[in-house]
Amino acid sequence: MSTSPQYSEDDDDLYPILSKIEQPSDIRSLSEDELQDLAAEIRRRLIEVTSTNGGHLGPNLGVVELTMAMHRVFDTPTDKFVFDTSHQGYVHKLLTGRKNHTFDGVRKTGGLSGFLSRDESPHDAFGAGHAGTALSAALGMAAARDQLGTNEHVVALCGDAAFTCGITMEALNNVSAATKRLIIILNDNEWSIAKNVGAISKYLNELITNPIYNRLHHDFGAFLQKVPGGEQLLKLGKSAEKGWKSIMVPSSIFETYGVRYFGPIDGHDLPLLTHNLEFAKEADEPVILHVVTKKGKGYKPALDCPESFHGTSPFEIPSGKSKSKKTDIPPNYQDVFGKAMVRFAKANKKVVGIT
Ligand SMILES: Cc1ncc(C[n+]2csc(CCOP(=O)(O)OP(=O)(O)O)c2C)c(N)n1
Ligand SMILES: [Mg+2]
Repeated sequence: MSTSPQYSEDDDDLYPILSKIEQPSDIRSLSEDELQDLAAEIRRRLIEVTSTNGGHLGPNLGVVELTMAMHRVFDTPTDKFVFDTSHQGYVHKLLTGRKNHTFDGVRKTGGLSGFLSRDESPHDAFGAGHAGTALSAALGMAAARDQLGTNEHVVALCGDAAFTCGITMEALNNVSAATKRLIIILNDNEWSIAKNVGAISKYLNELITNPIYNRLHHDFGAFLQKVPGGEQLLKLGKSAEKGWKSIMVPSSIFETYGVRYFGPIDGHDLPLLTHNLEFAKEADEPVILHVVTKKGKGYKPALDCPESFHGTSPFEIPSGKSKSKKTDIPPNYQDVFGKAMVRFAKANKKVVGIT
């Protein structure tokens, strides 16, 4: 792996496929083998640039196949992608003409933003930085599309942590009343910046591990054929599928909100992702695809320590060790604030009950 911080024309040899991707449609003509190689090239490029510039490495390593599949199936900028927070948008940048030389400048003064930005590319339908905003924004775009009578697809990519945000749940509450067509991708890697906690994270884990849901996912038809009476139900079409599903398993929380649930789906299986997204594209109702990914996929230090590599400072590639000496780094605002709050609380033990 080249450790050179600056990309030069010679580096095109190191990225034979990525260097030829000028726009998302370029990946649609690639063979299965070339797509696998492209995924590896993207991961190398992400590691190389963030090792110099710092950035959101772990989240991006986790969505390489997912972002590739999205661009294989949908057609931006006509179709709209809304990435929650958009810290995981580097792969999207690399596939939408911001590769190589330009990507060297990510998070640098005068360079690319570390988030998506409507000023930066027509492929960025929404610019965020705040967590939890994607579903609301996407729902607004879908409702506007319905009013205008246009036909584009709107796809919201939301992390599992987004579903712990009130604004996401508020949007979910409005989905079925506001539009008939919206594609939500739940990118479940079990992590926010730290490991996710609380009821939603437990619930998502239940969906992943419950064998009934596992059997029901992408090949529901094949499953129905094996159960008594399933053939007849299949003939009754989609409404029967829905009915049968609700008899067999408790409705997922998303179906309670009027959003049809599909999952869990292996988020690193490109053909499977493509198949499921093609299916979602045809759906005439709001759908959620529960995609399971590994934060830091393809880089051991990031897999071993997802929290440090959620957003990292520059690091040595072989070891993952930070390039900055501890003494170079000023204390974080939140650490100073937290320590001060604990000090004040201890001084007011009687009021807050701290020992
Ligand atoms: C309002 C707000 N609060 C907190 C943050 C800090 N933050 C950045 S990304 C993130 C969540 C990341 O988890 P998830 O959405 O599951 O995405 P992942 O990185 O796991 O792919 C948070 C809390 C933020 N950007 N905005
Ligand atoms: Mg997450």
